[in-house]
Amino acid sequence: MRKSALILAIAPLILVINACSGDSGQTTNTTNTSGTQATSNRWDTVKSRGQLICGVSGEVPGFSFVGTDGKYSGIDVDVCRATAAALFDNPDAVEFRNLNAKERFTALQTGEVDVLSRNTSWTLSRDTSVGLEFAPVVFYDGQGIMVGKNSGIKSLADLKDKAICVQAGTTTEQNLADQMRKRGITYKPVVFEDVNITFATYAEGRCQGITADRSALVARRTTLPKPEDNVILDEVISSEPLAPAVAKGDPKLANTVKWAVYSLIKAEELGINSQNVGQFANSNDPDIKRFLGTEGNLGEGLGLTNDFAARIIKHVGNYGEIYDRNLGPKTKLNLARGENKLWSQGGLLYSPPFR
Ligand SMILES: N[C@@H](CCC(=O)N[C@@H](CS)C(=O)NCC(=O)O)C(=O)O
Repeated sequence: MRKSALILAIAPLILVINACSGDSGQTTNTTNTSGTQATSNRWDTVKSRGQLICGVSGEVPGFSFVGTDGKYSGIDVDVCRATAAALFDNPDAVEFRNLNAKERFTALQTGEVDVLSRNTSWTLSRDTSVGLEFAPVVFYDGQGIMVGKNSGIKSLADLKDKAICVQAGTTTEQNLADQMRKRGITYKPVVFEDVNITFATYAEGRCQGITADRSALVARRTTLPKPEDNVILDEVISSEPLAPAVAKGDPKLANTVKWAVYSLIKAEELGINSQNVGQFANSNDPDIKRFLGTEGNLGEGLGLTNDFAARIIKHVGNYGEIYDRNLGPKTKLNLARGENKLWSQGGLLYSPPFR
């Protein structure tokens, strides 16, 4: 009795300590401050609220970024908008909350956000002890290193005894430590919680290198005073499958986000986009009929309308459209699709059947 009372009393404390510990949440439990699972019936809460609360970074152009007009854009933002389109037929029924790397998991566990859509790598411990339920990967990435163009640094080994800027609470911080230990290279980690301070410190020359997901390096390089003076080394030191997540405990919400992402991929595979989706309404192709909900009742299984995928594509577009407008050649990032092509085009994106 006294023992359980003590556990209840210290549970919030454990959560706070974990939130401040600087790790990426491996030991954080899935219990909220009242000692219950934060997410049961979360889907119903979202539905009755009429709005999805999405945790994003807000600081990574192309992924989630707040423009000068206060509007959010990016692939992570579009995943939130796609989920809202499926739930409410309204991609704008989303409230965005900015979260840094250290805050993000606690925000999900305590129910501050419904969905985390924020360049987050899917890992085993986040899937288990941190209590996340990941939706499909929306961007396959890897960790890179950026240095000054004229620094003479060509590889990680050249950063021996140099200062490397890195953000706290990320897989980035851990991978760097692992790689350097494995290779026996001594270095000085310069760790910050705030992404702006991390990059500003590098820009001031107080770090000789900076490490992050390669996409984030490309994205944040565009915000540096002289982007062209910085190069990203060819070396890729990890796999970073970036995926949205919800807290464990509500399969309905997890399924909604999961199948919203698959809808984006499947639509591209079927050649359906925001411009032509209307023309497919009378299609005779059974795959397309089921996908758009003109036949069958696939949406019902998710608690949605049967045309949920059509709503997503109409409002937000397919994966290719989302990629192009946020990360593609017409954007400042100009990221090649690479592994993020459809499986049928040599990439890793694949949707299970809509049946
Ligand atoms: N994918 C890695 C790194 C994610 C991450 O937070 N990267 C930093 C590097 S740019 C970032 O996005 N910061 C933005 C912020 O704190 O708002 C992870 O899941 O741990």
